[in-house]
Amino acid sequence: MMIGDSKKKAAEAAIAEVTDDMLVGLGTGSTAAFAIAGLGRRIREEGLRITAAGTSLATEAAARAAGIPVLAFDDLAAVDLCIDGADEIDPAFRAIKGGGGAMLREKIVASAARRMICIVDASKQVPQLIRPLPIEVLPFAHAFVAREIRALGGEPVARPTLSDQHNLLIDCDFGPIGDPQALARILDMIPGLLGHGLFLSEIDTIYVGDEAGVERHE
Ligand code: ABF
Repeated sequence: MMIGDSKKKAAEAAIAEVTDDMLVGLGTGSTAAFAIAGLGRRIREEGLRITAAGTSLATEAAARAAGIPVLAFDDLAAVDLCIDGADEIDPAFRAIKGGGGAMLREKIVASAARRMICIVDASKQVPQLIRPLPIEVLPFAHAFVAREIRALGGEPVARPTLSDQHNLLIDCDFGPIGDPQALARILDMIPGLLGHGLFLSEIDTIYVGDEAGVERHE
């Protein structure tokens, strides 16, 4: 079975939690894309009435193309539910996100959400967070932030692409992250570091898809 099938199972199970009149935060990435397609289908086939806000420009465009009414998040203080993917997630629902480069908007929308559902295939589950951590950096601060990351024991590698906000995206390899809370606290204090992919308290529910089916954890 393809990994895409597992992503789709997780996404389909999560969108069953969406009901009429909800304002839904839509995630970014290939798993979230299955949720967007599924919500578009429910609007067409069941007459589901929702509005949505996107966590990236790509997601806004995909949602509109799927027939989902999209509001600009700028004017919204809260959403009812956010459904988004992740790159890694540990047993305590702590995740690394941002492989798609959208983690700054993703964290804002997840924080504004009354409830956050994370949808993943089973390969994303890890005992300990380990993959390089994406950060978004103001171009003005890039050399300074890279020095701070190195001082923390990380190895920064810049991506060739910019974020939706035209900032730099840098993957920081810290090896296994023993204390994600401590790392997040320090990163949150570095001027010019605008966002990072550690999601430590946002996620309420996860759906994990695999060959056998889908599991919900809360
Ligand atoms: C977003 O998409 C990200 O935070 C994460 O980086 C990525 C997951 O990608 P995919 O769903 O394509 O595996 O949710």
